[in-house]
Amino acid sequence: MTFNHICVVGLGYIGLPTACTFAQHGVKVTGVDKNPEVIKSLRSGKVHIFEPGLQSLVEDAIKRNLLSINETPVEADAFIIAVPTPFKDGKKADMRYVIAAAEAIVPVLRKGNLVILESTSPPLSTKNIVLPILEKSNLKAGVDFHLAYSPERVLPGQILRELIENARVIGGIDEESAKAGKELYGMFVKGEIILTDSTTSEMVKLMENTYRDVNIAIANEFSRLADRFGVDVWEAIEIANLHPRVKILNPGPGVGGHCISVDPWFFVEAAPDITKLIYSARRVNDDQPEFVVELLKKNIGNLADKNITVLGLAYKPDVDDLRESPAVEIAQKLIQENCNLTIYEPYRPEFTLESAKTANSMEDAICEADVLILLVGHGQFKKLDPNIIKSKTKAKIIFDTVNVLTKSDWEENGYIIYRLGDQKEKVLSL
Ligand code: SAJ
Repeated sequence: MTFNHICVVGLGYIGLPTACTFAQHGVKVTGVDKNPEVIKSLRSGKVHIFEPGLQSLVEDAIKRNLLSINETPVEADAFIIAVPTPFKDGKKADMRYVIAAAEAIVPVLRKGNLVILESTSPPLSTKNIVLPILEKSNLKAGVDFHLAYSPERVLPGQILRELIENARVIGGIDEESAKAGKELYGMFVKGEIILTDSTTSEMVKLMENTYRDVNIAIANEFSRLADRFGVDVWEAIEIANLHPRVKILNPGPGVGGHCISVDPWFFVEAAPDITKLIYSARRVNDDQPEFVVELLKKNIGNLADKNITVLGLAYKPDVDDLRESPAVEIAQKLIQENCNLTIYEPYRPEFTLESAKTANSMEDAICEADVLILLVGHGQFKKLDPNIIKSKTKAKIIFDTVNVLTKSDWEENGYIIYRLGDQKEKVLSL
């Protein structure tokens, strides 16, 4: 198949980098988004999300007339659906955007086209949801057009590199569809391209993120056990990981983002009777923000009227994404404890929370603080120097929920560093 023109529906964290990567490889791309703000911003060459390297790629693609932005899909050789699949009440997959994207493609779908669904979706979505919608065009899937599911598996913060280097799975509704998908992504993917059926590739995507969720849940549970038994979980994990077949992940303030905290629920929704472990892991990770606040209270007592500053609100280091962020949840819980809360997120300085002060610099964030809570391991927080910080704040207690500070350095400078799963020798008082 020849792909001279591709239409990418959904210009978020996945759709926009994908569109630009095709453009970078000389393909004409029409990027489609329903959000007028996104369209306006992109048409003026300004990227509405933060992903390293993306801004210059967009500018370049627009300048070379390889990327144009539109409200609705246009005729093309291939269509990629990369819209969000959030969850709605009851942790059920909200397929509204996928349905709307497929419906918008119907009027411009032509014989010989390829349609790829990239959005993370519950098993059977390609066959049972997208296929029947596209066939409203009076064209037959597998006969008149190809249809496949190919999940993105890129890590936010490293999307542009991983899009090219990662292995890619393409699941067709038939063999020809999978092969057509391989020709499409083969234009830039350097990793292995594996062909399978659409339901297998839907499951692969959900399995990867569920696997990680369950592994983070066990790390979080180990930190709770370490607290109970007077053990330093970080030391214990380091020792356990010397075992050649053990690789325990890091406990943290919870699991956020739009992927790992959401995707396992798609399995639970689809098959609640056989997903007890997946469900429990989700609950453990979802409870973690509450657990962090309780731990703080247990150690420093009543939080009311204390000046507390949280450093970082993003769902993980060095991204600007606040979706499902446990850090935001912890900040909200602290507000309910009636403390005087200051929030500081260097990647989203404009973000506000009712009843909290938003700081726009590190200095502003810590100058009045009694306690600092490090919630995200952003690069700039890792580099904090106790010698400099001590001249800018009276706070002597730091709760490092992500274990990025070198504890001994800070302790030598008179700080009390508190971490998850680290009850070996701690007695805190304000
Ligand atoms: N986290 C921990 N402890 C750890 C690792 C992570 O608490 O040891 C937390 C993070 O702080 C964050 C959350 O888990 O809140 C998720 O972060 P992540 O870096 O593990 O993953 P995501 O959500 O940014 O990206 C994942 C990736 N999936 C896997 O690694 C299996 C990525 O490859 C997927 O493309 C992406 O989900 C997606 O879009 O589905």
